[in-house]
Amino acid sequence: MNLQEIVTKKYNKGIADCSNEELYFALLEMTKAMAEKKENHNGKKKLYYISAEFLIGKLLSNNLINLGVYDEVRDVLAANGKDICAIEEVEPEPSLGNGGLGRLAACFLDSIATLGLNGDGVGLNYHYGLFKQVFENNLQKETKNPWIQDESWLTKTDKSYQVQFGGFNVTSKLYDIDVTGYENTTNKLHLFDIETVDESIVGDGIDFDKEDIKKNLTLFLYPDDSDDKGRLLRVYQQYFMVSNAAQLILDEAVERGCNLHDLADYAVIQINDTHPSMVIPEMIRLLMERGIGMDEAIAIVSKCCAYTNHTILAEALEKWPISFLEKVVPQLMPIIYELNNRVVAKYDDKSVYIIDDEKRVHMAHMDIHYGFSVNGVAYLHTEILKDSELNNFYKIYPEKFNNKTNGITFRRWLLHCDKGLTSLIEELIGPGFKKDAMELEKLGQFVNDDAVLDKLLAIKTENKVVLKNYLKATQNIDLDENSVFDIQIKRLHEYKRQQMNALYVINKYFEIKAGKKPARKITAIFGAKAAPAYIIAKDIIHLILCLQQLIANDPEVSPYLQVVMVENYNVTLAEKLIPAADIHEQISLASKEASGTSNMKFMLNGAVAIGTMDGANVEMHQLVGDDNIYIFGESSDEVIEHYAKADYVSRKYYDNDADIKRAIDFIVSDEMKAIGNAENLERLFNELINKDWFMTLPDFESYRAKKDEMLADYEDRKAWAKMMLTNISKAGFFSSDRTIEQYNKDIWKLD
Ligand code: KOT
Repeated sequence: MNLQEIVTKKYNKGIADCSNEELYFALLEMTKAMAEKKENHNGKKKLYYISAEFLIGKLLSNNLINLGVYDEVRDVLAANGKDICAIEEVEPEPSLGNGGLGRLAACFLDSIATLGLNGDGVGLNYHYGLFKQVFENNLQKETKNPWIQDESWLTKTDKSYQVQFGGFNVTSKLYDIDVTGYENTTNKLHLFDIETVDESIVGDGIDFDKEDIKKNLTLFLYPDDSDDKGRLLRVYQQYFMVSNAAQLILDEAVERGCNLHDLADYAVIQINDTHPSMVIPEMIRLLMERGIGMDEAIAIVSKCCAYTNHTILAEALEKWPISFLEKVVPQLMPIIYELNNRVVAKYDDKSVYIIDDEKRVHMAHMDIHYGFSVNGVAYLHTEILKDSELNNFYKIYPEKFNNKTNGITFRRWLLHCDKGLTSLIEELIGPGFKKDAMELEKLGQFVNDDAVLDKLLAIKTENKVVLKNYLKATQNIDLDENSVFDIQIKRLHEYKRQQMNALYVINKYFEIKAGKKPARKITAIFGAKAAPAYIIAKDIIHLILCLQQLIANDPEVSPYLQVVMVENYNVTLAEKLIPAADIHEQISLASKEASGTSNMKFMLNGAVAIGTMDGANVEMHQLVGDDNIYIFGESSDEVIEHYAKADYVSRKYYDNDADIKRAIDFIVSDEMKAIGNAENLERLFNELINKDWFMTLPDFESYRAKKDEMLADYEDRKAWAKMMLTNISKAGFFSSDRTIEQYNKDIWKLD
């Protein structure tokens, strides 16, 4: 049925007479029916990408693009006086992820389907997802984020499994979301849920009874893990996810003719960081239940499972106390003990044991011993895993380690979010880049073409105006499109160093006060959520919001400098912010950002990076060369050495550098305290001068010099446009189609 037919059936009226809401639900129905027709998988082997997060974003436009009907639908709507963009606004964004790891999983599903590979995602259907961020008195407040409507992208299936916890059982229910590849097949994102979940136990904020598992299991993504009750709930969620996944995998394999002994010919499981790691003992348990002996069960599962590591931050490496696992999944403990005993029998080195002296289970260690592949997510990250973080494992299993540099789907991050740029590119080099991203290289031939460069600049300005109008309408923020848009959007974490960017802003404020005015107004735009229990991260948000207010109200400074922190940064906002960026900030402490993926999105949209030699910035630098990226700061080797020697003392930088001192002192100045809370500002001040674990201060001067150089270069508009073009032309490597081809060739080996 076409749109008009569906509208007639649903509402008995014409398209022109429908509200945007009605049209959204009609398009939803049409798209689901079209996607279903494209399901077609007869391959023997199937990939299961298990992840606690899938940050899929709104789906309508992307599905229309991938189904090849976007233009047609837009035109039909327009002919009836309707604006497809306004209809997109009606769609709620599913918030099933925190950040990079979840968004990567979503990009991967798009590429897996686009390449026609037989592979589904498996995760959880969190009713309120990640919290919604609101700002009150310049502080982050968390509220719930309901996104599921009666009619939605979720399709309830009749699949259901029993999942056994210590002391009780639950019955799962499977919901599916179609994942339609670009001009290719439709795969599934399987999201498990339980029907006893009770949304009414959540009050105003995000507090709820953490012990009532039957009512709370799938309410939130990663609920507060600052206390044991919250962490226990996370173990319940993880086991629920993997037990369902394992049962589904075995069922489907048997359906396709597998005799279980040959399971590795039928199924490959990608474990997205350690949140799904219990799938290993659970699969072993289920195989044994079905009559396979322990030795063989372990051997089979070890041939099916591959593990991706996404971070070297010690606090993010999951180690569950045995007492937790005994309580939640007592049936897994004999298996986990056995897996550990086999390691202990073989190796003297305690650092590779699964269970440590403090009776904690190291999930990553289990993955590495009992999986066949371990990959990092960017060249530098994988090297660090091999050389330091996981070196003891690398020495045992060098053949398991491999790198898969992250990528992004160009359907969402170019075709959908930057339609102006997409048509310019198509005009210049034809449509081939939509299927083969490396064709973007052909843009290189226009690097001295003034007309092309002018068009590129004009498109950027248009995108800045679109963002300006959007933020005015949705958040009552005023932007000046003639200013430089300098954007840092990512989760708030000290290692990502939003605080360094804020110190730059303070320094600029003082320069302007002293009469040193920038050539052009600078708009420093931030977007970030902080984990609810991460105190310092919330203090950094407070600092940025206070600066926003203080500068906006200072007539001496506001013509030259503006700070903007957008509320509730999410995929939808990213799609508006990225095409409008002139400068993007990738300023993590070298060695700490495993890859980063916003860096790739900005590059593709013609923004220029200021960044450290960290994560995928290293490969980006290699692709575009010194002249098209602004690199500063200590190298990862230098940083790793500081940690090894424990020789960093932030106080020395504060005492010996007048600019640093002035900027940090300003945090606790009377002007700031008049706007913000003394408690938050003082805590951050003390953190910076006494601890600064992620070394903001040593890199500050080189950061400041590099950004000033960059802002000066921005004034040569032609030279800047050349940098934009070069960045776009080299972005093809960062297509997730390339990443997925590599996963398939080296790890999954699907037909
Ligand atoms: C969170 C909890 C535990 C372990 C890892 C994480 C994690 C890592 N969450 N997001 N990441 C990011 O993953 C992205 C995709 O690989 C990377 O680009 C980014 O650098 C990670 O920080």
